[in-house]
Amino acid sequence: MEQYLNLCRYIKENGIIKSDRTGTGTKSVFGYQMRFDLSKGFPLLTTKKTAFRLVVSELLWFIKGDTNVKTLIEANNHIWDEWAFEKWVKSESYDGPDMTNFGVRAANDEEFKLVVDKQMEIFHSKIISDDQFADEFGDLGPVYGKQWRSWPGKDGETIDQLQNLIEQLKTNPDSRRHIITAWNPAEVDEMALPPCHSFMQFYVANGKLSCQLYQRSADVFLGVPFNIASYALFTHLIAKECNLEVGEFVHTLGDAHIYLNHMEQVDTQLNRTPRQLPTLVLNSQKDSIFEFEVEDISIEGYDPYPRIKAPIAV
Ligand code: THF
Repeated sequence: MEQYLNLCRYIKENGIIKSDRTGTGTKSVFGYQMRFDLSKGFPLLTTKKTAFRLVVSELLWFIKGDTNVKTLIEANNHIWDEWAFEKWVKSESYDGPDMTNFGVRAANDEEFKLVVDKQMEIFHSKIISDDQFADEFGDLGPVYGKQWRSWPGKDGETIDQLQNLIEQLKTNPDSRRHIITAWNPAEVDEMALPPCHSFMQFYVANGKLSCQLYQRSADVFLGVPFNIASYALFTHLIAKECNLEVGEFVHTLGDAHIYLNHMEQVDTQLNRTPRQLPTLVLNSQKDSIFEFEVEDISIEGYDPYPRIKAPIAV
């Protein structure tokens, strides 16, 4: 994954210090592209251990059209917690300690982080045990799953972009309209977080399926390794369903940034030499992307360097 390390180096050398919505501060560039040949191994970062099971459960959550963190929390996946938690602590129903700007404050104050962790635990147990609470505060609004599977059309009907994509890939592979968009301007304001990976296009040539993603905002240390693996897996699943081989994943970034409190972690990674990429193993009994469950997807031969921890910007 030299491509990823080159991105990190490029931002370190060319990035502009830029403030951001979360108040953390970033080093940022605008416009960058990476290419991954999916036939040459599965692009899961080897220069730090990346939790593939979280990539899998998140992607299946999108594919099923789900937008409630309850499903993820039940799968022991906590990567979306902060955005649902934020809605709860800003609401009338919340009566715990003040959580204003909890993300930045927790990153800078270990004692306060313990207070946040305690409230987060309460949040988890309410989500799991109280269906009404989960409906109200677990839902992130019309995020990826909703837009992919039931984009609101005219007259109340909905558009299943994923189903349509698969049908078009099978019947009209040369089309230049193999597109899924998560960016719905009419609904962006209702989303807990407007889509970062917002627009994708697929391409078929020589029996191979390629995918290009436009990502408007890219958290290079924490998010991007997940995003690369997620879209690589998505391409594999769609290719399988359509009887195609995998081609390339092309990752196009808009605001590509390294948070200032991730710089040391990035340097640690830059001092590591990438290892051989793992291989993706899919349950051969299943073809339909809609039938896949977590246990049908695994990787073999993954031998990464140890995990590197970093605070997430909320
Ligand atoms: N917000 C920010 N600031 N960065 C993001 O990358 C991001 N996402 C999604 C939504 N909002 C975002 C969520 N994706 C982790 C990874 C991906 C995420 C969110 C969090 C994370 O913390 N990963 C840790 C380990 C997690 C664990 O083991 O539980 C890691 O070390 O990789 C980008 O789409």
